[in-house]
Amino acid sequence: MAVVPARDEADRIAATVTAVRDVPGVATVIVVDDGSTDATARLALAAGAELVRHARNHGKADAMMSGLGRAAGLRRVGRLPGGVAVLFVDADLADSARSLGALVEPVMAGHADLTVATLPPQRTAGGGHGLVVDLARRGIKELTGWTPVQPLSGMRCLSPAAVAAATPFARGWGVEVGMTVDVLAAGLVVREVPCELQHRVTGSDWRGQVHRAAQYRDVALALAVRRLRRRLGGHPRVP
Ligand SMILES: Nc1nc2c(ncn2[C@@H]2O[C@H](COP(=O)(O)OP(=O)(O)O)[C@@H](O)[C@H]2O)c(=O)[nH]1
Ligand SMILES: [Mg+2]
Repeated sequence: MAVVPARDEADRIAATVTAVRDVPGVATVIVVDDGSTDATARLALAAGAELVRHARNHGKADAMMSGLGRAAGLRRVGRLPGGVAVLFVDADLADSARSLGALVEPVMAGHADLTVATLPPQRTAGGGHGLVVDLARRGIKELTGWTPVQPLSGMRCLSPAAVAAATPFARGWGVEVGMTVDVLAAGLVVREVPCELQHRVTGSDWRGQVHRAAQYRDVALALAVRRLRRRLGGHPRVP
């Protein structure tokens, strides 16, 4: 089962859904349309996805939680088997999402609880300066001892145990960092897997800068919450 959070992805959502439906092990694709103002919802349905719709924009993490909620609903009515892995896929991968089989396989085989896709160099160069990536990578290292190559990658496959450890998700763009830290803290196995993915690279225009500022804020918050949790959990106050 796959969950695709999407906002204003009319250009790519149909290709992404079609590609994800072809990934071995994925029977159902749930698109969560997070307050899009374009045709994302209609195109996702036409491509064969289950659709969840947020009337207003709630952010990526909330959309992912809504996707899990719909999956639970489908399970209750017998339309999804229990105990299956969940694959989270960004909506902007289009046809390249076919390569995500490499992410699902180790989880289905029981070799990992969380697999994270690493992307090859992208055809168009990004406008970022790696600030958010550095913050995320160093924060995860500090909290878990593990240094991920691509800490913000959104393509992730989780076992049921990993879903339990990672929910509720950190808010907004902190969801990936929070997930990695929480799954490792639960003693589960996390692995990065190279996949031949191409996404729309965020530019250096003002929209790109606003996107990165929001990412920075959400990643910093997810890390701060987990530092605090660890401090409170690890050093209980003596009465
Ligand atoms: N649910 C939700 N998804 C979003 C939002 N903004 C972007 N997305 C989706 O999150 C994924 C990653 O966003 P993207 O703009 O590609 O960010 P980047 O890959 O970090 O540059 C894509 O699938 C987007 O459609 C949002 O506000 N809410
Ligand atoms: Mg992207």
